[in-house]
Amino acid sequence: MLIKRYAKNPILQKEDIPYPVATVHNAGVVKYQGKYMMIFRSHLFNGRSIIGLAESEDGFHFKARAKPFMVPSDQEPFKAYEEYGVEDPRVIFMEGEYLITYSAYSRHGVRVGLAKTTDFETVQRFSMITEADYRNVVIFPQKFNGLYARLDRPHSEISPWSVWISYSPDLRFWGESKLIMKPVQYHWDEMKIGPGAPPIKTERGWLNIYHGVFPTMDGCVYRLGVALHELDDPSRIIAVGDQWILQPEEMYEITGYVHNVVFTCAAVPEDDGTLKLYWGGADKVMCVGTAVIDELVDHCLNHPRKAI
Ligand code: BMA
Repeated sequence: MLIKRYAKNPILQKEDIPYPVATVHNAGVVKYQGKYMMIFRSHLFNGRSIIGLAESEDGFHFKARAKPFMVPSDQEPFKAYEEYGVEDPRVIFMEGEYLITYSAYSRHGVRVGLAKTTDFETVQRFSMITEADYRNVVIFPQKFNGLYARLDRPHSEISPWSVWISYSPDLRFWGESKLIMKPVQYHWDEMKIGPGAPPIKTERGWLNIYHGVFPTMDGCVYRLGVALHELDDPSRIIAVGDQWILQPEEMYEITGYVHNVVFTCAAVPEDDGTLKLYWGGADKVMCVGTAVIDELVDHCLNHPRKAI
């Protein structure tokens, strides 16, 4: 068992939130002043999503703030693209600020926005960094040859939805895009894959925990897998682990708002070589588990498949 589920999952759910929500899931988590800050997605009762904030001393027990952290912007140019809600935030720390990427839904499709905070009290929209239709942007917490790098997942009718890398000098303009990882037919992630947690730096490469989807007669099953990217050139994938590392098994993952979903937006590395992996269970509750980082890297190298 690579991921050890916390015995008291779920760790955050709608009953824990001081304002009315239908779900708590797909949260970004990062350390800030020794605390774990969780920015989580919630469906409102109209089916649209907002983002809340919960804090923890130990990464397992979270307390939600009284008010939401991000709701659809009322300022252009963001207003037009966030009308239907903000979803699935990822957060990293870089150069003194916390960078938050999130999906923005509107009548014009789904785009990804970038917002910044330094104190988790206020948040500033920075830029919409994709056109429609993109989701799942994770930014590497380091520059490469002076450029920021991100993974994302565009939608295409022709090719199964795959992972791409892009670069930017300023977080605003992105380019040099390249497809780096595809689903494999009749494997657990054959339908589509997408970046999950922001990549984690290890001695042997960047660890990328991603999600993969398999279509069944009973709907789609969302699972998690791992890939390892070269340290100096993250567009080069050393290995993709061919077997999933987590699949829906507990009741809170099998039934909920959307059945059979484990979906991650965050993994927090610890000093002892472990990480805390956070995932949404069935799009309804937040869960946590622990893993040994070296074991996840070994998993990529010991059960490899080609990236493309
Ligand atoms: C994806 C996104 C995720 C969600 C998943 C399972 O397409 O909408 O936010 O967790 O589906 O429903």
